[in-house]
Amino acid sequence: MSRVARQVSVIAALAFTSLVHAEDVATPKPKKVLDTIMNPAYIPGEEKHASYWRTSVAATIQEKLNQKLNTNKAKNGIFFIGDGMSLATIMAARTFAGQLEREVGEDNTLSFEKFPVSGLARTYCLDAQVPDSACTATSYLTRVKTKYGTIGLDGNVTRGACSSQLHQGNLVSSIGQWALDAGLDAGLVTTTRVTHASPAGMYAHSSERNWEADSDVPQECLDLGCKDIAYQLVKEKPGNMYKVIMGGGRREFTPNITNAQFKSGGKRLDNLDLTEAWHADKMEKNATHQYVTDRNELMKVFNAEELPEYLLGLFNDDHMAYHLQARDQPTLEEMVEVAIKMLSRNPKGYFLFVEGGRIDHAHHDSLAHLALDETVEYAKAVEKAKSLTSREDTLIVVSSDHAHTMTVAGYPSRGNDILGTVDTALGSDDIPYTTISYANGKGQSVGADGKRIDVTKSQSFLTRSLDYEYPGMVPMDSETHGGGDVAVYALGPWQHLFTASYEQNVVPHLIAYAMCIGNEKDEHCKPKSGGFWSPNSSSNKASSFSFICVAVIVSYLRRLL
Ligand SMILES: *[C@@H]1O[C@H](CO)[C@@H](O)[C@H](O)[C@H]1NC(C)=O
Ligand SMILES: *[C@@H]1O[C@H](CO)[C@@H](O)[C@H](O)[C@H]1NC(C)=O
Ligand SMILES: *[C@@H]1O[C@H](CO)[C@@H](O)[C@H](O)[C@H]1NC(C)=O
Ligand SMILES: CC(=O)N[C@H]1CO[C@H](CO)[C@@H](O)[C@@H]1O
Ligand SMILES: [Zn+2]
Repeated sequence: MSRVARQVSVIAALAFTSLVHAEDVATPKPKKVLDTIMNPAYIPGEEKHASYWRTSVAATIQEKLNQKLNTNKAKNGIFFIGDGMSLATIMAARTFAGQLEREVGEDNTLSFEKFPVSGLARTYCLDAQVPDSACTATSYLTRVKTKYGTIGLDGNVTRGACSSQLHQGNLVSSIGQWALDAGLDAGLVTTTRVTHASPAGMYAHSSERNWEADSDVPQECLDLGCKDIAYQLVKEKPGNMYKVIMGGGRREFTPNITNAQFKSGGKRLDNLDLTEAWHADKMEKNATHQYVTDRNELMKVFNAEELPEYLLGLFNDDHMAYHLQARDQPTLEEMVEVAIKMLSRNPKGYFLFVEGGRIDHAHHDSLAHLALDETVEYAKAVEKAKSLTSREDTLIVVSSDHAHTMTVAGYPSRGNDILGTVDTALGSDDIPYTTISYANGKGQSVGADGKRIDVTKSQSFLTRSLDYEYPGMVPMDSETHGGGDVAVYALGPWQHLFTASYEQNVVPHLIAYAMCIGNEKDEHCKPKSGGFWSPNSSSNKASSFSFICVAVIVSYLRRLL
């Protein structure tokens, strides 16, 4: 749907909602909360019959019984992180997306929710009950839990201490490096600055996540030889070996001068133009390469007869814009398509890291509408990756780094606008309240008069304005992360390993195991005798034959038991 069409449909949905409400009697006031009487705006007719539910559970179990154990070697691995995508965010986003289509709502399913296996990961960090994106990135990309605010270093790090990152023994390597070591290609795609905490986990070692450009690093640390994160991406391994790097954050790479070449002023005070350094590095490698800064340039590269060997896309000075407010930038889905096309050329396979990074930023600013839309965009990118790959040789894992404080609360009826007020009741102060709210943040819940604010008197709320700040209980300039577990969804070889509840740092280990990288050399990694399995092409006839053999043996064993 085009953005205009989407806006029109949002308005149409709102008009529809208010029509429905106009017919309602006044909001009932239950004596007790549990006396709530539902007033559903949406119930599909067939759902009123028990047979519908019986049929649907039977279909679900059949799907599960039809699942075959997939113990192929995963030639490719794609790891998606929705930054700050809590379970409540997933529920609200699926409902939001469903309500936009106005056919389904609560029963809508986001692409990755159809994956056959899911599990739960615990996100705490070495020194933090509720983590940040830096220590979690280290956890889910290097399999080592570390301290809050630090990247690519083990727990011997002191945040902000240069000596910690100069001591080689403290460095931990990422799954991107393991992939390169095994002869695979690797890359990263994000909607944030490519130097932001999550993508930095793929290549950087920094005792302070905020050292994105040299101007962020204290002079005494620069003097000791500590390098900023952008520098590490372009000049050091494994960043300089990544075939695809796409996202925002141009300013971290360019000098602090304004001229036409840089489109705007950069943050660097060392006079380096790292986009130029990237170019020089690829020249030295004698590799074809392309640096792009907007959607048009990216599409030109994508549609050209031959792709360059290396691609760097920096589509904004800062983070990329929110999808609903973007102009002239590719969507996450488009970036994922380009990245997969680039990386699939390596016959040995690839590892791709993808971050939907702005779900988190929208939550921090209490902008629930944008957070949900960013989640929907993220789900589209996952669907694209799924459609471009085969579950026989590609493992796709979808997770989040940490939760947020957004909650979906009250007892709204089914079909009630997820971005609206609870339709069945008022607060005990006789004032309406929103279904979505935050435990803390910028969005005020109490006015100057000491009373709770009536959101239905706010034009910005009523029009579902993108910059409406959902109410938070504790006033803070930025809403915080949450400590709840995050979901992990898996599809492809060894997907069954991702079930149950585990520590977050287990996730990259499971991916590495399936892919036979990072010193994971289990039986399934060895070429099978008799040539059933060929490391050059795991999707050839021989490997599907061996897959069938495994399936036959497994089902035979099952019958014996
Ligand atoms: C911990 O890091 C410091 C540098 O910050 C280093 O001197 C020390 O040797 C490290 N300890 C271990 C056990 O590696
Ligand atoms: C660079 O690549 C070209 C074309 O692939 C090749 O002809 C040339 O010999 C290479 N030069 C070096 C220095 O590797
Ligand atoms: C796989 O590729 C390598 C070189 O790329 C080649 O030497 C080898 O024979 C190939 N193996 C099979 C089984 O095709
Ligand atoms: C680090 C940084 O961005 N420094 C300066 C870059 O240049 C502008 C003016 O051109 C300054 O405002 C910044 O402080
Ligand atoms: Zn955050």
